[in-house]
Amino acid sequence: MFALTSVPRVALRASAPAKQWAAASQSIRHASTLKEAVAEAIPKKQERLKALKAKHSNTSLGDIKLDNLLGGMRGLKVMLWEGSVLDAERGIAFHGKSIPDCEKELPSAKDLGLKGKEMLPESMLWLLLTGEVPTADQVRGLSAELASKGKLPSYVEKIIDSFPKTLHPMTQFAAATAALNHDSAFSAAYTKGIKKAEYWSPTFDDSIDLIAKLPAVAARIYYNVHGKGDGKQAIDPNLDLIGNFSNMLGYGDSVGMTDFLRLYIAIHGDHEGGNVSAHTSHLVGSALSDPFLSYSAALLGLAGPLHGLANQEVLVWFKGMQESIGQEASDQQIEKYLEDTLASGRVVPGYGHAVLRQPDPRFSALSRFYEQTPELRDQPLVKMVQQVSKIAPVVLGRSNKIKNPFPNVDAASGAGLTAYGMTEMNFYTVVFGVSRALGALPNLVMARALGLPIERPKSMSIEALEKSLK
Ligand code: FAM
Repeated sequence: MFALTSVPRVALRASAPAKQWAAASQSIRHASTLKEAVAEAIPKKQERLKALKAKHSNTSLGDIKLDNLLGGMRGLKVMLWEGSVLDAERGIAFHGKSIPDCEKELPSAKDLGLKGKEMLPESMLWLLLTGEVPTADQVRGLSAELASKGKLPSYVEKIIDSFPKTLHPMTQFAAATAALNHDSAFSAAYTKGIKKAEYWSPTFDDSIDLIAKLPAVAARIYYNVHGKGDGKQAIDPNLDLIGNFSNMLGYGDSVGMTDFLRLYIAIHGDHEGGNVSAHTSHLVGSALSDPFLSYSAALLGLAGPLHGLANQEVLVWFKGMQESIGQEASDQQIEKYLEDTLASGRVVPGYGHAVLRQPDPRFSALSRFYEQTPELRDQPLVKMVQQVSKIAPVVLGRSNKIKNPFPNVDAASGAGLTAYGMTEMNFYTVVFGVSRALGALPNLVMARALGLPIERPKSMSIEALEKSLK
């Protein structure tokens, strides 16, 4: 039986004439804007998809069992997603590159002459959209483009200002993101009757526009709800996306926090297509809803406690534990607290995963940042995160139903934000939401470039199942 994993990316690449690939990658490296690079990458992808379809349209990718239907479609290969592939053992790879590869290869703050040393989310965005590592100049140009598009229209500022402070920041974030579709290039072009082959272009323009504006939307919500930040979401055209975001949030003087946010946002960007937020944007986008509407829907999925809201839940859980057994708790006390959480029927947030079966490399990347940063290393919460990450897998591993007892990214992410002074837990998922656009929106561009159809899987009732499985 043909399995998708048996055709590694390198093999697909190798099947194209070597010179053709070299020429394409040369031209992509020399494209001065991301849109030019994407325009050059699209015909190659269309050709590869055409070849796959021609050869394998009827090749099976696996059986569908009742277990899959009832079990949240786990493991079914039913979606095309170009940016990244998640391996249960090795974790996420962005166009074949692991997080450590990206940390080595992607242009960083330092490469652009900025304060800090972490990879830039702009570099990740370029990689996710084109499959190529950009040059520092290309990233610099992209940062400048994002800065030029980052200001919010005043009607959106007014909408955000009208929300009650008690409305959860994620609800505000999704609503403001949807409202940005007032100026959608895709919607306007569709109304005018744009050809299908050209859909990707205004989708790209909307996507860049939205990625540019998400930091200001988030920062305005932070200011309104928590009273922190510059209050006007000012943008310095010479700064990168996260340098500006950090300024808007009021942490711009901290090189550590700004760099932490760069790493955080780069590694949360994409986690293949099946997770709730990514899949939601893909599904809604498949109806040709514009990128603002599609990503607003994704944010509403991210706001669930089993998905993005887990980073808030982890902090709530840690606070509860600290109140109950103190900041200097022993391993035995933590073990007992974990057992009590499980016995009460609650999940231990930040642990487990639907796909991963090893510790999440995103957790490892954040842990590495904590260990290498003296101002964070000895923070009580950071120390506790590391301590729990050694005990929880043992406790969760004793349950015979939990398939992955290891920490996921959410186990670590809130501790760094707290340590740098962002103690407002209900804002953490918003930071995640600024990031997830880096993966979800490129997928919309590619889905339209490749002419993917509206999603419409088959559902079954119990009666229909009983009849067909007799
Ligand atoms: N604590 C307690 N129980 C857990 C657990 C955890 N951390 N992880 C899994 N289980 C339970 C799960 O609830 C299920 O119980 P029931 O059969 O009674 O329904 C059972 O173990 C089997 O689950 P699984 O197959 O191992 O995991 P799933 O694929 O069903 O669920 C998660 C995956 C992520 C939803 C689950 O591990 C979980 O609830 N973790 C805590 C919440 C969390 O950290 N979510 C963030 C995931 C993250 F990476 C992200 O999206 N940002």
